Amino acid sequence: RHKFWETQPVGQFKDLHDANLPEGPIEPPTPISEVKQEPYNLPNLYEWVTCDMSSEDTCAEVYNLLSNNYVEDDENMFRFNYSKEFLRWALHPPGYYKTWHIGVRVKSSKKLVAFITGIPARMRVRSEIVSMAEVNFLCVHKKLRSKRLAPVMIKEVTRRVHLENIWQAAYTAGVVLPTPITSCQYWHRSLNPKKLIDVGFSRLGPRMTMSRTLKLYKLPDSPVTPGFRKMELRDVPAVTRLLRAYLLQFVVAPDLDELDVEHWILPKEDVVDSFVVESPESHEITDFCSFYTLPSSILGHPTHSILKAAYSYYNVATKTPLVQLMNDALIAAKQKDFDVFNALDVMHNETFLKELKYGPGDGKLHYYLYNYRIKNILRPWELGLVLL
Ligand code: NHW
Ligand code: EN5
Repeated sequence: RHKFWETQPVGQFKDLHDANLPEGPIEPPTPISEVKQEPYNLPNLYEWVTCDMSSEDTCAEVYNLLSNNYVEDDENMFRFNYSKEFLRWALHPPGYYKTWHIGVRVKSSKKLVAFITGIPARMRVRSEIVSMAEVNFLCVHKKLRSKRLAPVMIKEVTRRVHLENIWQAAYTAGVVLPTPITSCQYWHRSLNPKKLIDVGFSRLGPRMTMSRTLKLYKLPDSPVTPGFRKMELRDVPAVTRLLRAYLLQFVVAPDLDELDVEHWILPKEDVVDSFVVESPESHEITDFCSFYTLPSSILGHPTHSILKAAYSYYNVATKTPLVQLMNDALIAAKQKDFDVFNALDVMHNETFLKELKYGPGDGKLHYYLYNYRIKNILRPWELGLVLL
């Protein structure tokens, strides 16, 4: 069934019922000197390249590969369209390795035809802090599919991660592989219902007219929580404290320091938005919310070509009710002209999704760890991790 994944140190379906298997690394690390020193073999027409994402040209090539060949929904109506700025941000966190940004080119023409990336991250699994790679942006050109290129790319990124003495990884996928640590549901909150219906992203509900639908999803013009404002550099220490304390309650969550928060949470135009609530009395930061910008191309529509989507990221409420905070996030996203606000049922998101009129999507997102066994599959709300 899974000729490649059966050979890898990941939880296997046949072991799911086995309560005796211990939690933790599946294989021990080997001395770095024993890690294969040369890249894996590619079919003869192709060559490995390290992609320098700070080069405008390389970044544009990666952008073009992904915008034409990356993830689509099950009916091929929409395709993720990560921006160049987003890709640069996603791949340049503190301590990143350029050698983990891996491309495959056609030798003769130098055309970029495949891509995979890793970035370093500290992850907490129960009480253990584990150094990991987060693997993302695996993409093979549509014309080169089903030739078993993906397993070679995964082995090559694994090799380059091993060379940095890192032996575990975290990744997500819309497909079921051996074996998810948890499986999450996408939820969607319409901000621009007319356009969403026009492009086939959503439908008019039964016994609903367009005018009733517009009224249903209407939002105030500006956030309602006193002290709600855009996050600034000076908020990094307070946001880090709030986030670290919040993430402790989840079974799997990233271990973020101030440098990570400055990179991952501080607002970056058209990439990530974040807001804090500063108490008007004490000037304390009591809450924050964030979302990232990931548009999708609308495939084959006569008038609309881009769906502007916000994705819920990390949110922490200690004083403001979470429902009110996340309603302000919707209002802020609407002000910025997003068409839809998406969220997974991770962390405490279940507590606001229905109340704020999100509906379940047709997509699932499965979370995986490489070379780390978890004893029982987690429930989505036990997970404190959002990957881009
Ligand atoms: S998930 C998004 C993945 N990308 C896309 O869906 C884009 C559109 N699709 C494609 O480009 C986020 C191709 O269909 C891809 C597969 C490239 C997906 N993850 O080459 P073959 C991520 O980027 C297995 C893992 O013939 P293809 C996360 C499949 O099960 N494995 O297929 C990435 C089969 O193996 P099996 C996947 O369609 C995490 C084999 O690939 C997969 O031409 C990567 C078939 O290969 C997926 N999304 O290309 C793992 N999709 O055993 C990182 C298919 O079943 C692991 N497959 O026979 C950690 C590494 C680091 C460790 C460090 C210690
Ligand atoms: C790695 N970082 O399927 C990610 N999206 O529901 C890789 N559906 O947008 C893995 N099919 O339900 C990504 N509208 C896996 C996800 C791949 C993309 C995907 C789904 C998530 C999606 C939309 C459009 C469906 C179009 C036809 C959807 C319904 C919205 C409706 C709004 C009103 C209230 C009810 C729901």
